[in-house]
Parts: sequence; C-alpha cells; structure tokens
Amino acid sequence: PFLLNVIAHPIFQQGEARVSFIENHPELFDLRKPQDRSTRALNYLADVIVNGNPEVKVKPGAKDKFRTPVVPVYDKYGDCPKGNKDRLNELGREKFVEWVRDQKPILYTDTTFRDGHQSLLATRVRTKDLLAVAEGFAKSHPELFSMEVWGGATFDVAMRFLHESPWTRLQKFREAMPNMLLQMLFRGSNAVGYSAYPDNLIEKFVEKSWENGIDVFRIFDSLNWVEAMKVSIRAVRERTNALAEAAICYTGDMLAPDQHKYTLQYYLDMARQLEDEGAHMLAIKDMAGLLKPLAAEVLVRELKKAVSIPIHLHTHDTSSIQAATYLKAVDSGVDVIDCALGALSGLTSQPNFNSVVAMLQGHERESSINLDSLNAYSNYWEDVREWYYPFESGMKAGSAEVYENEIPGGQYSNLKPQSIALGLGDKFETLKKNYSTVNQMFGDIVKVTPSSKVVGDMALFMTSNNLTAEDVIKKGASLSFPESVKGFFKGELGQPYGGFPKELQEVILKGEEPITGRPNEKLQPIDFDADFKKFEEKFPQSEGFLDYLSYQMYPKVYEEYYKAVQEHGDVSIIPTPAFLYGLKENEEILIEIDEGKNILVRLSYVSEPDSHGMRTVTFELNGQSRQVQVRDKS
Ligand code: 3PY
Ligand code: ZN
Repeated sequence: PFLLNVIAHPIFQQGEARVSFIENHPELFDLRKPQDRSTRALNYLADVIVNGNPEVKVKPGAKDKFRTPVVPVYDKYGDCPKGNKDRLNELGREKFVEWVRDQKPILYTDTTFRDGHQSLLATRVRTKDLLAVAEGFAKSHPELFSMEVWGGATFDVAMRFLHESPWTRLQKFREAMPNMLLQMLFRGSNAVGYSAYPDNLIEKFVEKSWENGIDVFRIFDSLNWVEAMKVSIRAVRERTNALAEAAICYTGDMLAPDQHKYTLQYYLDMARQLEDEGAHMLAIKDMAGLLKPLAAEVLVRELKKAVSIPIHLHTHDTSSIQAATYLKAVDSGVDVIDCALGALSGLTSQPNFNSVVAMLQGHERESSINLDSLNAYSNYWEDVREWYYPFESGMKAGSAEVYENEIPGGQYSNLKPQSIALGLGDKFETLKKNYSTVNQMFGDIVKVTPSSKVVGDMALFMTSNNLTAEDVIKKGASLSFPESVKGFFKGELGQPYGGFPKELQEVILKGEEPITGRPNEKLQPIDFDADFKKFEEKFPQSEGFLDYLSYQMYPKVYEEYYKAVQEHGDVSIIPTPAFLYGLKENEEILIEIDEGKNILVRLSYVSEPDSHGMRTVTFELNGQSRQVQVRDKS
C-alpha cells in the first residue's frame, strides 16, 4: 500500500518524485487505503441511518427540517488583524497584564465555543460547526480579550460522544484564530478530569496544552483549596509563556445576613493568596450564577483594593438577572467579563454578549464592538443550535430557585438527561431539592466540577432510593454509597473549607481512614518514556503523545474512542445533521474527506432486513452506486 500511495500521489505522477519527496510527505505512510475514508464515512452513515445515533434520544424524524446556517462573510484571503495574542507576544506577560489593568474600556471574553454550549447543549457542539465561524469571528473581533475554547467538559465529551480528538480541535482553533488569546478552563489538580492526577502529569498537560494553542489557563479548585492550585499555577508560570488566571469560586450569598462561611473576607483572603502564588490574573468564577448585583458591586470594589492583578468575572445567567451584575461590576472596575453570543447565551449559559454590548453603549467604559457583526454570528448559532435540539435542557425561563439549589450552569444541562436515564424524569423537582439538602449535609461546600458531580451523584442516589438526610445517617451502615461520594469523604478531591462533617464521614467511610494531605502527593509520578511506550504498543494507530495524555486523563473513554476511530475513521468530517440523524432517502450531502477533496453522498434506498437481520443501505457516491450491509439492532 505504501508504494501504491507513492504512485498515486499527484507529484509522483507528474514525474517529480525524488528521495526528499518521500521524506516530505509523511502521509504516504498512512497505509490505510485512500478510499478508506469515504468507505468508513459511508459505513458510519449507514449505521446511523439504520440504527440511529445512540446519543440521540429522540424519535427518528421527530424534526427533519432545519434552516441552513449562514456563515457571516469575511475576507478569507485578507490579513488577520492584530489581536491580544499579538499584544501578549509583543509585551510579555507582566507588561501585558498591566495593559489589561490600565484599560478603561471593558474587555470581553467570548465563551460561546466552550461554556456557552457546555451549559446549554451538554457540550455537544462539534468542531466542524465551531470551526466554520472561527476564522471569520477572529478577523471581525480582534479586540476581544480572549476566546474561551477548550477545557472543562469539552475534553471528554469530544472523545466520548463526538468521537473527535480534543487536541485536533485545539490545533485547528489555533490555526484559524492566530491573533486571539485562546483560553481554557483547567480544574487544577483534576486537570480536565474528575479525579486527582500525579503532579508531573498535571505539569505535562499544561505544557502540551500551551504548545498546542492555549494562552490563558483559568485554574480553579473545586473546593477553593489554594494548596491544590499551586502546582498548576507554577506549571503555567514556569513551563509556558501563557497567563495563569487563578479563580476564586463564588458560592452562597456574600451579603446575606446569615452568611458566616463564604464572606467577603473569605474571598479577599483567597484572592491575596492566589496573587502571592503568582497568578497573573484573578477570576471570580460564579459557576452557578449566584453573584447578585449588589454583592458584585462590593466584591469587585474590595478585590480591586486587595490585589493588583486584573479581575476577570465569569457568571451564568440562570436567574436571568446577571446583566445587572455585570453593570455593577463594570462600575466597580472589573477588567474583563465573560459573555456568550446571543443565541448561545442566557439561562444556564453566560449573559448575552450582544445585549451587554448594547447595555454599555454610552457608558464611560463602553468598548467599540461591532454589534451588527455580533448579531450576524448570533444568527449563525441560532440555526446551528436547532441541529442540537435533543441536548437542550428544557429550561425555558430564568429561575430564582438557583439561589436555593446552587446547581452550576454546566451541570444543570446534564442533570436532566441523567435523571431521565435513571428513570427519575418525573422527580426532577425532588432531585433539585435533594441537591441542596446534600450540600447542607456535606457542610455547605463549593460546588463545581468535580465536587458538584459528587453532590449530584448523592442527590440522584437519595432521590432514586427515596432517602432523607436522616435516613442516610440512620440506615448508612446498610447503604452502598456512590463511589464518587466515598472518594470525596476519603479526601480524594482535597479538603473542604471548614472540614468534613464528622458523623456523615464516618457513616460513609465505614471505618476507612481518610487522607488529609493533597491527594496528588500520594500518586506515583509517571515515567513518561516507559509508559508512553506501553501505550504505543497497546494503541499502535494512535496519534502519539497527545493521545497518550488523553488516555491518562480518561483511560476507558480513550479506549472506546480509539475503537470508534478504528471502525469509522474521522467522523468529525460528517455534517452535523447527518452525524446526528442520518439521511433521508434522496437526501444529498457533501463530505470533505481531505483538504479540498469532497465527496457527494446521496442515500438511495434502505432495504428490509434479511433473514439474518441485515439491511442493505444503497448510496450514490459521486454518482456511483455503493452498498453497505448493516445489522438492524432494533
Ligand atoms: C467545568 O469544570 O467543566 C466547569 O464548567 C465548571 O464550572
Ligand atoms: Zn462557567
């Protein structure tokens, strides 16, 4: 096959093949046959046509008319205007951070590519749909502080549900947006996962994320435990030229008269510690949207006095009043705010970028942002969002209940499908109440991934077993608690502020001793050379070291992803409606199987199952008939 690859190559056919030709064309060593890509794409499509996409839990054909999203026009061949990535390169980190702090106009981070769809569409938006507007957006909005594009749940969802490489996604963003600061959400000692990893893996992950495109690392700890954030902050400072933006997670209501735990003083102390640890910027991470306007006014004003690094505010609009929070924060001197483009904003996502820009027109800190252009991009997302309708949370209006249940925006959109999958669909109200009960049982903790998952798992457990808080203590000895809950009380996510509630801890651990130090400390450092070699033996067709890091984060998910890629090739090339819903008879799509190389696929006919349960799916591929046999699993 290698020789065939060489002979078939256009340059070889032009008679220009020399020794260096082979060296310069590593793709020749891709010994899979060239037609494999289209064959595998057809196999995948045939399977979805016959059996549906297993992730899409709606009736086939429930909705089969979609508008075609329009990508706003931009100059594809024109130069890319300079942005803050260029500024960071020119000024270096210290001077760049001063520049941010000294800016009077408010700066924006666009979260559409990460938190926006994580919080509204269960993180399901595919690279193809993001990439379609990446370059145009970067060319039209170089004035933004940053684009949040990676990390959080995007890493595992890309592999788990979309069968895409998160690393390839990042590399493509980097290429499409060379002028923009690309930002990621980093869960400190949990990286992009749900458990603690060895320190040297955290360091390696930071290094490789930077090498592949990340400029701003927003680092948090799910219990606000600064001790657990130090390794990541140091790794960003010492191994990269990126910015370490350390976050304080905001919870509860700072101004409530009965708030004695998460007080203004608590946040100021934490912010000072993070600055002392070397953070270049400070984030206020209001993951559930609990920071009310009056609290924001005080918090930002006092933080500005307490630290000298710029302050970046992140919130979720679950209550629907967070634009007011931004107005107060802007008045109090916040440096950067996070918004999502109109059509992917609001509710459990960020406040509406377009409307916030309009809100600040005439304000002394107004930035010049082209609102018409933002609206055009929002219209693109309005149409794309329709494709993903099975992943909508069902929430239709803002809710003040969030002040009670404190469910983070990114988790809310997942909790509903999770509860439906467990047969608890009609108990969603009880589940939300239990979420808040569990928080009190756990001693009122910070709830953000992964600690929020522990609270969610316990709430699901209590809801499905009809347990009250008293039942848990009384019947605890005979209950088999979720693994994540046991791990949490063992100290595997670190130490919560104020410690664990002792009685519940004893009930849950059933005599096992918890740890009190950093969980990562106990983990053996990885011998990368030896371990990577083993990985390559196990996964000979992997994409190398970056895939190895994915495997380290999520061994099982990676293994499944690897199998899927072996079977169906790169499914990220398939247009989203076909990826999710297959094709209807006579429907035609264009698939770019290689750069600039398209195939035209039309579904002709699906046969009835034969006596072995196999159906024949007949396509036309570039006008030629192709048949695929698929087992009907129904
Ligand atoms: C994540 O960690 O995925 C989050 O979005 C937390 O807010
Ligand atoms: Zn968020």
